[in-house]
Formats: sequence, structure tokens, C-alpha cells
Amino acid sequence: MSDFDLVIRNARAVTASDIFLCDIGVRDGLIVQVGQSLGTGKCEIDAAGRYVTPGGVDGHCHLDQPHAEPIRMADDFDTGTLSAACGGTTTVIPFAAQAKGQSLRAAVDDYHKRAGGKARIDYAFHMIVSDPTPTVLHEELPALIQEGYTSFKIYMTYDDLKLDDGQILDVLSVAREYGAMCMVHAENADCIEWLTRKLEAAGRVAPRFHSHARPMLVEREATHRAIALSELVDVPILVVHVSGREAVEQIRWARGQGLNIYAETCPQYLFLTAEDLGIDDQYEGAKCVCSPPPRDKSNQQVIWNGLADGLFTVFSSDHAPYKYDDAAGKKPGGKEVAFRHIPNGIPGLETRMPLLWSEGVMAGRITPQRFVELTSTNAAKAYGLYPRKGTLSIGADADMVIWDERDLEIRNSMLHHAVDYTPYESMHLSAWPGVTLSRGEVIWDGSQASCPPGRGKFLTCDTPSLAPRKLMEI
Ligand code: DUC
Ligand code: ZN
Ligand code: ZN
Repeated sequence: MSDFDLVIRNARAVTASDIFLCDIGVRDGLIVQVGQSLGTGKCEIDAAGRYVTPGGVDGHCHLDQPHAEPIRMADDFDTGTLSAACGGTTTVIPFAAQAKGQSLRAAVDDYHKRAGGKARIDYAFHMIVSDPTPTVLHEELPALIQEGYTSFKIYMTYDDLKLDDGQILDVLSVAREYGAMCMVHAENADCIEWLTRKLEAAGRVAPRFHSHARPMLVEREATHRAIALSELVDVPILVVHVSGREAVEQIRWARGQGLNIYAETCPQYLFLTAEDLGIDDQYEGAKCVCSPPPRDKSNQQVIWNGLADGLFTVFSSDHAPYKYDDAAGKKPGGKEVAFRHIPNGIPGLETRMPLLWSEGVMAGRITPQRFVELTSTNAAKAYGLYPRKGTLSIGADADMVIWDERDLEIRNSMLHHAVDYTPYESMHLSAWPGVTLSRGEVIWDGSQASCPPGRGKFLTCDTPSLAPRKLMEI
């Protein structure tokens, strides 16, 4: 009779605070013991010489999010979560997006239908609030937060999603009263529209002009405004996909004021630059059109600094999967279109963790503990999943990655998403997940996935520990 369902032996275990050599005992999908020379397991994995980290929690990815015709996301919950598992991510939190005029509840119900029976790893939902009507503010949002949808994203740009400042103050007040985390996409919509029209009038519509229409100034201004609105309401916010120096400076300033401003960055701001959007009229740059756009080498260093020194709270993929050579993707209706009409986003669910382990930890830029904090622990804390997810403690779900240190070249053909490219094609890495475990089951063994559609469980979220309720009047 075995003591455990699974024992991982000789792990070099990493949490957000420590590294220690241990065996990890798993029963019924949970970590039940961490110690030396544990008893026997029905299954045993020898991790000698290898790091074992908590499974990744990707707190910002888009899967099967509805779009107007002809655009369609390449990944649904089936392919998206398969891809996540093979890259060491064991929990995803994509977005139930409210269309203007739609009830928030209807958006959440619809999203459950899209995920159910398909997700291969555990998942929770953020909401996107695009239409904060009195019913949404006073009935739907409070009720949904109390039911375990405790985070939502708001946009300061995109015509179909953006909120004005008064609307932002209204939703932030609800976040404060009910204890929810508000994620903010900070870019100034009017500046982008004005610049886009000028570029179009000059015939400058190739993909690379996407970055000319969204200079850092538009991100800096909106980041500052979002910080001010958060300060006015006295509620934390999490500024998502921070791209470079100017937004970073605003966030550093806010932190210096003692404000609870959290920040996220993503692989594209470490490994891509505006040059990846193409030269002259090349259309292939459409593959890297995302918002905010990648900046330049010096800004990549600013982002690395923020990852190393604690400025950033989370490192997410912002996986937004559109095929390149496809009428539903980067060539809408089968045509090469002006940059305004290129769907924004790049794939990255599977490459997020290996990129940061290889180029961050193994290259000596961040510690293993900081890696864990950025890719797993803090997302679990920011979105109400901690300590069930995001750590290697007794009672936590046995979600883990055992890292293989080996040289490899990223090829789209080795990835499991349904996108026809990766922005990181041919990049050299020195590590990849050798084993991914979800609730004690091996779902990726370094070459094969074994996580059927439907095995992923929906997670309701607690009040985020980084955004506790405040009941006092302002
Ligand atoms: N920008 C977003 O805000 N979301 C999806 C992808 C992108 O580029
Ligand atoms: Zn965004
Ligand atoms: Zn996004």
C-alpha cells in the first residue's frame, strides 16, 4: 500500500520566497507533504538536479473571445489550454467580454458554454466591462463578484470597449466596495484616432505604422490618468501589458506616493521591437501587431529592470491568437488591410514560461523565486486563487513544472496552439518544461500531452488578497 498517489523525489523546489531540496507527496490531486525521504508513491518521478516550480497561472490570455465577422480567434479552450499545458501553465484566466448593449451575466453564461467540455487545464474568468449601465453597476457586477468572478478588465481605448473617465470611476467604486481587482488597458483613444487619421491621410497604412499611431506618450498619459482615477476612488488597479519606459515611470512615481498600483508586462515587450512590425510596406509585420506595440531595445531593458526589481507584479502572455494567412485573422476577408483593421494580438501562451525561465532565470537576470512570483504566485494573489494555485504548499493543488535544461530552437511546428506562426520563430532557448503536472496528473511529459478536453475545472475566485474590500465611504 503506497503512502501517496505520486511522489516527486529530490526536487529543487522553488516558491516565491525559497529554494529547498525536498520530496513532494501528492494525494487526491493535492500536495499533502513536503519533506525529506517521504514514503512510497503509486507513481514516482525523480527530479534530481532539476528545478520544480508551481504551475504557471496565466492571468491574461484571450481564448475564443467573440468578434465581429469575419474575425475569429484561432484558439478556443481546447487548443489554447493544450498549448498552455505544454508550456508549463496549469491555470488560465481569459475574459468573458461584455459587448455594448449585452448584459454582463449573458457574457459570463456564454463564456461558460465556450469553455465547458473543452478546457484541458483549470480556468477562471475575468470579465470585460464595456457597458457599465446602472443595472450592470448596481446589480450584475456586485452579484457576479460575490459569486466568484472577482476581477475585470476595462479599456481606455478601442471604440467597442472603451470607457470614459466617469464610467471608470463608477466601475472602480464597485471594485472597491465588493473587493475586486480592476485591470486597466491604458492607452489614450482620442490620440490614437487622431494619429491614425493623419497617417491614413498620408497613405501610411502598412503594419509598421501601427506603432506610429500608438507612441509611448499615449500609454503614458492613460497610465497616469488611470492612476489618478484609482487614487481618487482609493482602490488598487493593475495596469496590464506595460510596454516601456514612460508607463514604467508613471507606475514608479505612483508607488513612491504609496499608491496600490500593480503592473503587468508580457514577453512581447522583452523580445520584440517595433522593427518586428516590418519595414516599408511589408505585410508580414502584421504578425506582431499588438497593443501597446513593442518598443525598442532600450525599452526592453527598462522592462527587464522592472521584472528584476519588483516593479512588475505579474508576467502574462496576453495571448490573443489570430492566424496570419487567414481571412478570419491578420488578413481580414483574405486581404492585406490598413493597420487600423488588423486584429490586435499575438500568440504566447505556450512560450511565456520557457522564455522567462530561459532568458530570465538561466541568463541570470532574475532569481528563480522572482520567476515564480511573476508567473504564478502573484497572479493567484491578484485574482483570488491563492493559495489553492500559485505555490507549493501543503493543501495547494499539485500543479507543478519540472524544468529540463536543454538547448532548443523555438519552431511553430513544435507548439500546440492553432495559430500558423509564432513571433519567436528560430529563437534559441536553454530550457523547456520537462513535465507539467496538473492536480497531480502528468499532463505534459516533455514530448506528449495527456490532458483530454474537459478535464479542466472551472475555478471560482475569492476576494483578491491584493484588492481587499473597503466598506468605508470615500
Ligand atoms: N491588445 C489587447 O489589448 N488585447 C489583446 C491583444 C492586444 O494586442
Ligand atoms: Zn489590453
Ligand atoms: Zn489582452
